[in-house]
Amino acid sequence: MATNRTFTMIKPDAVEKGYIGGILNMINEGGFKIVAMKYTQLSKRDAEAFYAIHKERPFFGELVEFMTRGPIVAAILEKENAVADFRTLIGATNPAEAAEGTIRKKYASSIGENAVHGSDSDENAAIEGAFHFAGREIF
Ligand code: DAT
Ligand code: MG
Repeated sequence: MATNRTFTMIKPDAVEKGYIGGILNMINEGGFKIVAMKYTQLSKRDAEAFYAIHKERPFFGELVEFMTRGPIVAAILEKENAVADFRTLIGATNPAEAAEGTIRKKYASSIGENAVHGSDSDENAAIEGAFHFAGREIF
């Protein structure tokens, strides 16, 4: 499997609770290299665009409200098989269903406030990374 990239966000719930360090540690221990990273906050427009695929879902309003309520850490991660391996590391969307040893098992509190984002395909990883980072910010 070739080395590739995925995109992640440490979401407002995890930032509020002081979990940035713990989550970054799990990312490092998982063998991911951080090639871009910033501390930022999504505007309503950013969050609506980022999650546009979910705009017809009943939880969309809550999701946008949640994702904009405070700062996030956005990052691009590099590893062999990055997208799939990072989905494994973060665990199921609903932390109640997340496996032991996953980031969401350890740090997420609910399906809506689930601590981290991970891209679901190479194509989306590229789109989401470009949404947050200019080429000169990626190392
Ligand atoms: P994931 O973040 O695991 O890729 P997703 O893409 O299906 O999950 O959904 C994006 C986010 O939307 C998810 O991280 C949290 C929120 N969400 C998903 N399903 C939800 C639900 N049933 N109720 C509330 N929020 C939900
Ligand atoms: Mg998703």
